[in-house]
Amino acid sequence: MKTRAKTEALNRLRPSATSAFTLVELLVAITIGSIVVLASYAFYTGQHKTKVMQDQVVAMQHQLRTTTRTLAQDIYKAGYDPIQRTQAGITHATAQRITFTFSIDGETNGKDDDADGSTDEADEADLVETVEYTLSGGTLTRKRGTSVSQLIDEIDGLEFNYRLKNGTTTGAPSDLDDIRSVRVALLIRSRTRDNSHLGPSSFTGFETTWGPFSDRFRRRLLRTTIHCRNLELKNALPSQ
Ligand SMILES: [Ca+2]
Ligand SMILES: [Ca+2]
Ligand SMILES: [Ca+2]
Repeated sequence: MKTRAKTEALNRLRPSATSAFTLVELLVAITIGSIVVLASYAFYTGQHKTKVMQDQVVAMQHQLRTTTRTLAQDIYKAGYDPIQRTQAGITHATAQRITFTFSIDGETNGKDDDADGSTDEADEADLVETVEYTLSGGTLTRKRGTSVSQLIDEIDGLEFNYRLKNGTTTGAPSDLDDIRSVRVALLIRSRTRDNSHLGPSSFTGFETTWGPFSDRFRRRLLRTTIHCRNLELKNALPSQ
């Protein structure tokens, strides 16, 4: 009798025990599901940020290379003076700015360069172009004549340095005719911060050091040397 009563009591309990277990299962499933979703989201977000930053670093390197190539092609022309009448050369040389001139070869280019109605007459050969590179508010600026172009943004540092004919280097040459090579250092910064990028980090051009930076921006430094053959030729010739 006692045993039957006990069994009935157990049977009464069983349905409610089963439904409680199902609820727990449901809660566990929801919790696990939420964890999986959150983990997937965090993984995706992390991957996306890494990809965005990798793209920015690749873009920075590409911009640095193309800008440096343009700059090198220009500076290489400094002092180009085939008729030896224009006195073309470097006209300003400091660590922050370089200005130089070169003959535009106007006598043979098929254009009326001085707009006087005659094409390729003798005095067109005396024309020179003036080009200047400087940093203006984080932008590398190229000025050719009166035309100004902005080459590259997010520049944290620009330094010019000069190798002289005696082999020494300086950021402020006292005699511009002594310059044989121009060295350029460009420091570029990523467009957005990368929170996984820990600082501080410093960068050295030639005589200038930038940083230390702790602002989580990624940076790339590029240094290059342009040998100015025209300056060497010009200054090897007797002056006229
Ligand atoms: Ca011409
Ligand atoms: Ca002309
Ligand atoms: Ca003329």
